[in-house]
Amino acid sequence: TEEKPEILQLGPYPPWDEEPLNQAFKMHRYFEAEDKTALLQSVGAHIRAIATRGELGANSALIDACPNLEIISVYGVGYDAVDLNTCRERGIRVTNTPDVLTKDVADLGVAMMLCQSRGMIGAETWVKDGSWAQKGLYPLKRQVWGKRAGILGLGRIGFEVAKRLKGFDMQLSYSDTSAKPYAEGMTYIADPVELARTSDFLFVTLAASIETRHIVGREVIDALGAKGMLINISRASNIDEDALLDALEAGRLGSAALDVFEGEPNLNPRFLDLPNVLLQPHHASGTVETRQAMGKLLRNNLTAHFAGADLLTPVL
Ligand code: 8YV
Repeated sequence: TEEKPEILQLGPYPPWDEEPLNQAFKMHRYFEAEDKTALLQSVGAHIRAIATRGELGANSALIDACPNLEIISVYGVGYDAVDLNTCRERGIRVTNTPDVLTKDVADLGVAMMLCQSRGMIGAETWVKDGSWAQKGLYPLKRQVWGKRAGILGLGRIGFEVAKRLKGFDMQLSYSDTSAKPYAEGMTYIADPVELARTSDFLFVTLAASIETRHIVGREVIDALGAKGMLINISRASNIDEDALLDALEAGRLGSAALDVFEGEPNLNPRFLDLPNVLLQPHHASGTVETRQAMGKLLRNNLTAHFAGADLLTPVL
């Protein structure tokens, strides 16, 4: 009998994935190894695949430690943590899990807009701590419907956000590297600063890369302004976090609703003291249904690769 392909597993998966993965492959649990260097020294040469949740770590040093690596499978649509140049040079294939998570991510982005704009977290505290009974009416919040929304990056997720916002009678604009034929009823504004100036709500739905790093910087943030809200469901690296924190603290930006952070889960403590933020623990794709679909797609890509079949969702 042929030996199971050996896989380096960079992070944990739900039980419904762990079981079939362990069945089909010999999994090496890198994230649990106390001595990661020793693990790589002993199994590195046997590793034919890396399974990652998109953690920083699928970098060139790790890839170099696996000289017989054939494929990196990402559990997530974002593959910014994978060193694509090294993969390209070495002929290593890369897969991700697009499409299956698109609508969940859009749902959470829109939910964050509504929650933050209507002050729902504070409103619940108002009920639970007795303020409603003692102090009376909850302070008035801001309207959402009919306002101007900007979408920075009209890919799959941005498109689904736009679709949902149309239901709120919002005026929609978007920015991307080019105007999109499928952007019906939306205004194309190439310059992100102009987009922000034209928006009450700015959604960041860009795939992250070196080119998009800090695309939302001080200029975009100031253009969005003291009444504006920034919503990020993409990657932290798309935003200059120091500029964002400065603007939120000074009131130059109205508010922010964020699902992703530099250095997450250890976020900058300045976020924790801000009254004008909604902070979420990177769970935009975090539903049972979508995570099951993501796990299945990750496994099917690996299975296809080792069967010599076409990859289902190749990046490289
Ligand atoms: C994570 C994500 O992969 O799809 C992405 O790019 O960031 C998420 O889906 C997921 O949280 C698993 O860690």
